[in-house]
Order: sequence, then C-alpha cells, then structure tokens
Amino acid sequence: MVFDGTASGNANRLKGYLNGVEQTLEYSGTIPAAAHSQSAIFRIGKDQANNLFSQGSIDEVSVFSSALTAREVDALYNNGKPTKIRTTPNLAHWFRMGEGKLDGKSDGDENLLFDQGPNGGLGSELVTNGDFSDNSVPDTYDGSSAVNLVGWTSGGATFTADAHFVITDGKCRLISDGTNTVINSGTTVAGRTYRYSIDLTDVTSGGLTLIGGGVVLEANATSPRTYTGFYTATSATSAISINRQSGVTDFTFDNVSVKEVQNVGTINGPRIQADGGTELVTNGTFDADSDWSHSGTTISGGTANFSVSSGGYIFMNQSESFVDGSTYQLTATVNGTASKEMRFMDSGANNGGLTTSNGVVAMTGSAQEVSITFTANANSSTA
Ligand SMILES: [Ca+2]
Ligand SMILES: [Ca+2]
Repeated sequence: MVFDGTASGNANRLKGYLNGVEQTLEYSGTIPAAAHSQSAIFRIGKDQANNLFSQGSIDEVSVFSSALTAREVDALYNNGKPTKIRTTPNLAHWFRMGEGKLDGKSDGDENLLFDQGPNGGLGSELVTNGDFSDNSVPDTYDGSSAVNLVGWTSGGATFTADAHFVITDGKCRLISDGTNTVINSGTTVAGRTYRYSIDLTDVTSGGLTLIGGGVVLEANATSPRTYTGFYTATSATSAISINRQSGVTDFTFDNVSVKEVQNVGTINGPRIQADGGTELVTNGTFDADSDWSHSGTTISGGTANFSVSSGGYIFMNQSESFVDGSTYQLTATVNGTASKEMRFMDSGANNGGLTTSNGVVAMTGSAQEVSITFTANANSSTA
C-alpha cells in the first residue's frame, strides 16, 4: 500500500499494488492529507479493532518513509523475488520473518522478531561506567559511610565495611558478609526489549543474581563467563541490577552493558520460518499424472488420491537426493477420513530421517496443513 497525502483525490492518495501491478481500490470516505497519528502498536497479521487474524503466510514486511512510485514498486516486486529491499531509498523497517538476525539471535528466538531496516538494531548504551574504567570512586564504602560508584546507585542498600563494591584492575568486585548488596544503572521503559551482557570474571563464594527492568535475567550465576540475552522490561526500574544471590558472596565482574533493541517485534502465536532452500519435490502440486511412481493410487483433479480397503496399504513415491545430517521440512495439505492415518517416509525398508515416529498424520475429516521437520540419515533416499 502506498499513501501520499500531497496528492489530490482518494485514488492518488492511497494506492494498492499486487505483484507489482496497481489494483483498482474501492474507497469509503475521504483519504486524509495527513496520515493518522497514533502511538498504538504496529501489528502484522491481526485486525486489532475487530480481533480478526490472517490465516496464511506473510513474508518480508517492509515500511518506507516516503511514497513509492509505480516503477519503484515494480522494481521491488522484481518478478516475485524482492531482492532490492535493503537498498530501496527511505526504507524504515524490514521484518524478514525468519532471516532476521541480531547479536547471534534469529527471528523466533525468545519470541522476538528483529527489524532489519535502518531503524532496527541496538540503541545506545544505557549503563554508565559499565566497564569500570572510571574508578574515581573506587570503593562504595569509604571507611565511615556508603558512597556510589560513578554511574551506579545502591538501590537503597546500605554499604558497610563487610558488604560493598570495590573497583580493582578495571573490574568491579562484590563483597558481602550476607547482607543485601546491590548496585543499579540505567532505566527501562515497560514493554520495550533490551539486550544485556555482563562478564562474570571470578567467583570465590556465592553467586550473581542479575535483574533488569523488573525481570530476573540470571539467577545464581556461578560460572565465570559472559552472560548475555534479551529481556522485555515489565517496569521502569533499573536497566541492570547486580545483586548477590544469598549469603556470603565474593565475585568479580566487568563490561556490563544494556541496550534497547530498536523496533523489535514480539511474536504471539505464529510459527516463524526462514525462507529455506529450493524445492526438492517435482510435481508436488499434482498438476499432472507424472513424476510419481504409484500403484493403486491415482493423481487427478490436482491431488493425489488414496482409496484403501480394510487392512491394506498403498503408496506413491519419487526419488530425492538427501544429504546425511541435513535438516529438511516437508509440508503438505492432507484431507482424509477422521480416525484414519497416513504416513510420510523417506525410504522404503530401512528407516531414514523421516520415520514412523514423526511421519504419521492422523486424519481429521477435513483439510489440514502438515509441516514435518526431519534430519536425513544414511538411509534417507525416497520421498
Ligand atoms: Ca523471509
Ligand atoms: Ca573493565
């Protein structure tokens, strides 16, 4: 859809294209000169006002900050292979639905959808002095009273000679006799998503509990390594809070970082699937009675038809080149008598990766979409 408020008349202000070709639209009322301004969540696949959901597949959703011309829309469509999205001027957001990546995570991990457009990615650092390079206040306890490290607050805890933080060698050390010992930095906005990271460099006793934006990120971390991940803040509390787990504690940490993930999406329900490889099945649409070896079954009307008498079984197959250890996805539309079963296999006598444990489909009496993921093995040959 293309909106251009500077144009005159509904047909010029709002245009719709399908497969690169402009469509004739029906309008209700007058398309305004200015786009409606609101702060509501941008939703893909749901009509929020009427609580309706799309049933189908959506891919490569992109938003542009300027009206595209018919020529630009056609170039984007590119005969069904939209390869120019990244370089299209004024791209604002790009949700790739499977190929999105950020910091080692992919679309679907932790139910997140990453914006691959220029306004996606990570925001600025929220933690001040997370690398503890500013040690002008080297110790949270100065011998008589509690103080705060530069960039950090105590969150209400009272530091003492036996429960405090100290910066040494560019790292921070938490020492506690068992009383509450905590420092905080940065603030969050409830509902937004953040990426955190901390190096736990040495643990002598006790463990680290990490809290950010009202969410427990790590509970009792005791192994020295980098802890990193994402969280969606549930409150406007500190971006990061470094706590002792319980009891006597002594550990050292460094390189604390929290950054907001820009325009990240939250997935609720749908399955995210990367674009994947090329189709291996020939004539999977059964447009003709060809490419399949079959006996007792028929191919007609654009479908494969199985009619089995009691106790018997029939099949059809074609040869594929599976790679041992590679992962494959089989999809099909299946319709059959309720309580009956059919089976997909990737070999005849010796079970391949698509076995009786994952290839069986229970019929429901109506059409159903089947999606099976399997890993080929040395026996995998025939579909
Ligand atoms: Ca995609
Ligand atoms: Ca450091």
